[in-house]
Amino acid sequence: MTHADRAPIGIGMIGYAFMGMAHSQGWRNAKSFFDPKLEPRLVALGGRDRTAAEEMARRFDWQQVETDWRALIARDDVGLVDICTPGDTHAEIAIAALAAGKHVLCEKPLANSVAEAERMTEAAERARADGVKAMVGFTYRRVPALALARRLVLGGRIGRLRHVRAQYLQDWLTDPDAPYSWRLDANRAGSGALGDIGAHVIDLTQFLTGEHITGVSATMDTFVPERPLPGGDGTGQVTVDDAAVFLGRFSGGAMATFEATRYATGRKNAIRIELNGTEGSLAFDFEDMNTLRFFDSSVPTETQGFTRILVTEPTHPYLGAWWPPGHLLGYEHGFSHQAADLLTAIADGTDPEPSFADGLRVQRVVAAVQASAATDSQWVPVDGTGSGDTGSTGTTDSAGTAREVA
Ligand code: SOE
Repeated sequence: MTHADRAPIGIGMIGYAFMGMAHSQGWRNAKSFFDPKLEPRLVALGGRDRTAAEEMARRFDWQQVETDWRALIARDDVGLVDICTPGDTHAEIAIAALAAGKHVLCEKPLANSVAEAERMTEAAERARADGVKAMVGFTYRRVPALALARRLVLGGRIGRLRHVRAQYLQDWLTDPDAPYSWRLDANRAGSGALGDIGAHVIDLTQFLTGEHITGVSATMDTFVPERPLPGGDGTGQVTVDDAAVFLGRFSGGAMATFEATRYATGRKNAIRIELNGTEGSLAFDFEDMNTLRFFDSSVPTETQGFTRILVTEPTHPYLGAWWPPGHLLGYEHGFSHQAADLLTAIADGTDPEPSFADGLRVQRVVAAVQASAATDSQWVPVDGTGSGDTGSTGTTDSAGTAREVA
């Protein structure tokens, strides 16, 4: 196919802050480096502040600005709505966009509650019958080292999973004078570290293992209850968690520990995951995101050890589209991978992942963590996983089909 043969698809993006910027370059680089069957056209940027939105449209080459998201969705030249707004707006916008026959990419977490996530998932299922696709933006699945890790786990290279250890560590709220923002308001964000960064490691560990978290025991805390409003005019009440720590069980029986905090002083964006199995282990740290550490128990003892795989070969996930080996990727590349995979799914008529149902599964774990933390860390089964105990003998493959563990 030549570029002339590629059907265009108009993108309408709502929101233009950090995620809006990350998505904007993602669409452009997906077109350039992955040359998808559908060619994204950045037709409309949505933002209530016209001046600010027009400045971002100029910088990121969006053709026009809409100050009302409903008008953006109604445009005939918009075929895909990209939602980059705070969580309290995801449900209304996504459900309206799907009803209008527009494909949807919605930033994570999918919603601020299970109820909202269920309504969004139902809307996505209805739209799917008409060939309309929906994806939630857990981009870390598309870090090549993590995509490789999943390939190794599902290929049996670490055997049966015994332990999952997952942390998402940031420190941008360690300073009590760091200003108030929408992320600290439960009405806007739904929850704090738990739903913002905890959601990433909940999704990631379920993605890497092909299994579901079936129950949790949790504790949460808010260390700084109020913060100065931007501009220094008074303070805002922090109504979300600053940190969440929880135990979990996976559907195959593995034991899990999770941490999500914005007070890990010195840790800037450290997603640390280690999986221990009967035949080996995998370890990853986003602050060294181009490498994956792999311990293979089948290697003779005298040369055993965690090997450091530099995940930059053309045969590694996504790498064939980028640079020669060793030239490293960054945080932003996951957004190009996300855009390319969504465009390919739409063109091929397949179902993009993570789906809204995957986002709902994350939301149910978030709700179980909140319920457990509110009841002195009592064990809380995760709705929809069918397991009330602390560990089942069954497991599920990547399609979520239950099968007995050998
Ligand atoms: C803030 O914690 C944040 O921007 C998250 O919202 C993103 O999902 C993560 O990728 C980086 O940190």
